[in-house]
Order: sequence, then structure tokens, then C-alpha cells
Amino acid sequence: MDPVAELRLVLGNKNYSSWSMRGWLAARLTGAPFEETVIPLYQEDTARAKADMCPAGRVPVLYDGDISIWDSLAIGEYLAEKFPDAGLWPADAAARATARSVCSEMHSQFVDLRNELPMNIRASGDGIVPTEAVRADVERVTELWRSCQTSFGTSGPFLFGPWCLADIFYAPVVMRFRTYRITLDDKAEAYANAVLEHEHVREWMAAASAESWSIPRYDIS
Ligand SMILES: N[C@@H](CCC(=O)N[C@@H](CS)C(=O)NCC(=O)O)C(=O)O
Repeated sequence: MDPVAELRLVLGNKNYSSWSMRGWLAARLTGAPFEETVIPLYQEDTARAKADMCPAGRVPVLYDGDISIWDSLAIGEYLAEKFPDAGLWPADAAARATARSVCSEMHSQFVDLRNELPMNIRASGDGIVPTEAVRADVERVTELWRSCQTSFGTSGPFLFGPWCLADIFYAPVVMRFRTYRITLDDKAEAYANAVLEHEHVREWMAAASAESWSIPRYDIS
């Protein structure tokens, strides 16, 4: 018999919702069962569904019994505390502090990258020329990746060796680089490919491709 899920994750469309992707990948890394509720964004009844399930009007939201956690970074921290052996953060204190810094930077910065290259996993943006501001964000992201891998990532293909929250926070960025065909140096390209091959990422991408909802403002021709 399947174990009963205590956790419930409220998500947006898997094709478009980058913050939801982070929450879902974090939950998946715990290995614990969880239920999923997808709220299709920007549809007629989205506001009502969000009013019922999203305290801040945003997805993702994690429910654990009476507790609700309504932000992807807070969800990552909560799950890391609840599942201390799941490896959400690196074990080493210096690596962990750096991983928290890169997640926080993703959480609070890269506005141009987020606004100009919205996540759209199904699409292919051949021909999009990134602005200077986006190119600066790409440069900073790849510099972060290089620095984490050089200092801490020698035991595996990811930023801190094994797959952890830092990779999860940058997985939607990898989706954007793939969709908009952003040119990367060899090391960044190898890292992006490792993320694309991760089984949880593949699972999310397959679910995104199977969705039928579309959000015209995020679709590229
Ligand atoms: N800081 C929040 C951001 C969440 C967020 O902005 N989610 C977007 C979807 S990716 C959302 O709910 N958009 C719906 C809306 O703006 O109505 C987090 O990390 O969870």
C-alpha cells in the first residue's frame, strides 16, 4: 500500500510557474509522498482558487496539517528541517552558507532575466536577442555556478556535488536558458545539461508538456 501523504503542495501551471517548480523539486527531494493541487494561473476562476488556498495570493503553498508555508524559500527551509537526512542543504557549514546565499540571490535578484525571459518549458524562443540587462544576469548566474562548482562541487555534477536546494533554485533558470537558447560557456552548458537530465526535472518537464492551459502573455511566437 502507498504511504499516506501528510503534505499537500499547491502549485501553478507546471509549464509557466517557476516558483512552483522550486517548491515541487524541494518536496520531491525529501522522498516523502505529497499531494498536489495545480491552480491554472490567469484563468477565470484562478482568483477564487487562490483565495481558498494561497494566503499571499501566490503559489506555491505547502500544507503540513494545520501549518501553511507560502513562499518557495520558506518551503525549502521547512522541508530541510522536517527531513534533515534528505540532503536539501549541503552538510558542510561553509557549503551550506554559500548555498543559502545563492538561493537568496535567486530569490531577490535577476529581475530582468525573470521579466524578459518568462519560464515557458514547452516553447522554443529561437531568434530572441537578450538585452544587455539580461546578459548581465546570465553572466552573474554562470559566475555563481562556476564559483560554487569550483569551491564545493567536486563530488558530483551539481553546484555542491549532490543535487540540493541550490540546484533546485536555479532549475527554472536552466529552463529559461534552454527555451530562449541562451549561449553558455562549456562549463555552464555541462551544468545545465546535468540539471536537464535530473530525473525530478524530467518528471516536471514531462508534466509541463502534458498541460493544455496556455497563458498568451507568456507565449512566444
Ligand atoms: N516569493 C514567492 C513568489 C511566488 C510567485 O510570485 N508566484 C507566482 C507564480 S510563479 C504567482 O503566484 N503568480 C500568480 C499571480 O501573480 O497572480 C515564492 O518564492 O514563492
